[in-house]
Amino acid sequence: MTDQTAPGALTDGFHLVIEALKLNGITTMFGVVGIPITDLARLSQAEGMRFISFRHEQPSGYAAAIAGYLTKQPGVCLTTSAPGFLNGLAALANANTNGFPMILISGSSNRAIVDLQQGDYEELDQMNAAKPFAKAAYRVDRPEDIGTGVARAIRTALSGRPGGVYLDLPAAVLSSTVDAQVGSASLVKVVHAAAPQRPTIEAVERAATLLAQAKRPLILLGKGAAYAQADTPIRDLVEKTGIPFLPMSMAKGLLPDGHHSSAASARSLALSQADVVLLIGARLNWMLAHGKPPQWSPTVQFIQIEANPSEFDSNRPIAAPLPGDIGEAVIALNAALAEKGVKADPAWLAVLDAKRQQNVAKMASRLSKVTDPMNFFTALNAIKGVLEGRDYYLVNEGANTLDVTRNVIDMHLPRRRLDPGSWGTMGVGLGYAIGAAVTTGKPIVAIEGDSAFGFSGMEVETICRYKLPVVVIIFNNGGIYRGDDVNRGVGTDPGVTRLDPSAHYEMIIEAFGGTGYNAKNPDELKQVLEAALTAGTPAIINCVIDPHAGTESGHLSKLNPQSAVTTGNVSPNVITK
Ligand code: TZD
Ligand code: MG
Repeated sequence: MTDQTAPGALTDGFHLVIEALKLNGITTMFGVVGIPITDLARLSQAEGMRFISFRHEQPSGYAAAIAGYLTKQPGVCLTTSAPGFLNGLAALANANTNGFPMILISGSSNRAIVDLQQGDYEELDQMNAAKPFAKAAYRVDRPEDIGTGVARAIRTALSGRPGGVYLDLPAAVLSSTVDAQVGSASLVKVVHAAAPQRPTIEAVERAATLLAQAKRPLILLGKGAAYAQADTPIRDLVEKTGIPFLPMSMAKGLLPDGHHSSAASARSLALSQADVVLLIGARLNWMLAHGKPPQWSPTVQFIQIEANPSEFDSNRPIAAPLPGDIGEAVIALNAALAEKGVKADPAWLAVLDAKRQQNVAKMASRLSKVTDPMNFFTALNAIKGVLEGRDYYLVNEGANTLDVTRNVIDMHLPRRRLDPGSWGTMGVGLGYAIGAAVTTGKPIVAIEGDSAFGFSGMEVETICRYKLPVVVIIFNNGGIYRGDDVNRGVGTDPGVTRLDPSAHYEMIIEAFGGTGYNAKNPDELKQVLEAALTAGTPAIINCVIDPHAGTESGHLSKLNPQSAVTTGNVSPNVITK
């Protein structure tokens, strides 16, 4: 590295980017190299950072995003110009939608040629292409602005509602030289990037008064609550008031799933009967039926703790908005509730408990039935037994594979369940597994639908190359949702949701030195999962599931418009097969 203290010494854009990132505590990047950022990746490694080199930019972006979610530091993805950038952009948009702090840094081509569309190598106006998908998009046009560009990206990614930020670095900026002392003086260390914002006393009082009057109060925890790492105040809120809580999928484990105040097993009843609902880091989007009847009571009133004030009233009116930091808001609310002596009414708890007991019994009976071939419940019951009590992160995607795993595998610790989130994005799994393994050093178990796995299956090589403790369990039901679709036309093409049920996914990892296992029944599954976790090395378990198990679109069937042709609900002159 340049001796920056020597008079007249020069530095360049490459060095300034790395120094700016390191100055702000960023120690890892995920990405794929190429013109003009190959040397940026090399230099990051030379300067003590980790560069996790992927096979495709999209999963590398997912890895960065989940690193951001887990650490509250922006996860950084580095891509090459145009096609590499566009591959990364899908992950940036996904991070932004989910509220994960992420920075996509991409090299770009010659501005003068790009702007006149004269056909440069990998020509694209990347900053403007990124804008609609990002919280903000910046471009650095002079090397002496690199420090400011990186600082703006970090602060924007982390402050308020976290999100995805794009930072464009043209090749010319990376390679231009500046006086080392000038360069060094231009770097910015971001002070208190996510400075907590406190709600006002009036806002807290309004919320506490509403909760104090509630007959059937409910707390809804979203992944924003998990991200906030306000675990103790949130636990205090639930335990001191006795108000039942419902976790959204990535908030599972914020309080243990078996907690006596969890209403998860009486979800529909809790939503439809609650009269005052406290939303913590959860939005009233499609996942919560937009807060509207018939799933919700027409007269329910909402309190919402949310970092982004423009979220309020987006679906239902918010009677008591609490804008600001979740930790700060919950602490203030706890004090106000304690003063009012707020306690949940035992009659309401009894109603929920009766339903919960019914549903728990139903689930136990489903799990106790061993099917051959295995259905989702039989396989997950075997997995559940092996995972119980282990210290691991769960990555989970698919349709039925997602829905059933979420309901069967209990989480006991915060931020341990990583899944497709607000967009239901397939293909996040392997990127999330790699990002979580690199960030936490803990074992990762990825329970993947066979379709979901395929979106980024080549990252198995990345997992093996970096020797990450990732065990991928592939629920091979031979299809998207199911493996028994038919071709409704002529010819021998397979039905559109079909995949190969005889595929031996475990053989993929063997090509890269990992261990492959096949499991056709619960005993085999238990045995091989135990062996894979004990080894602590990369493994794939091809878990053979009944192709007839599963429903179209999983539990989202009602969102799936179906043609009269596939449902058979047609007039006689329409040909069906
Ligand atoms: N592409 C992307 C990026 N995201 C999506 N959600 C989809 C396509 C559509 N889709 C789903 O919503 S789930 C799914 C797709 C293709 C895969 C379901 O099949 P699977 O799981 O094998 O992963 P199950 O267990 O067979 O249901
Ligand atoms: Mg499948």
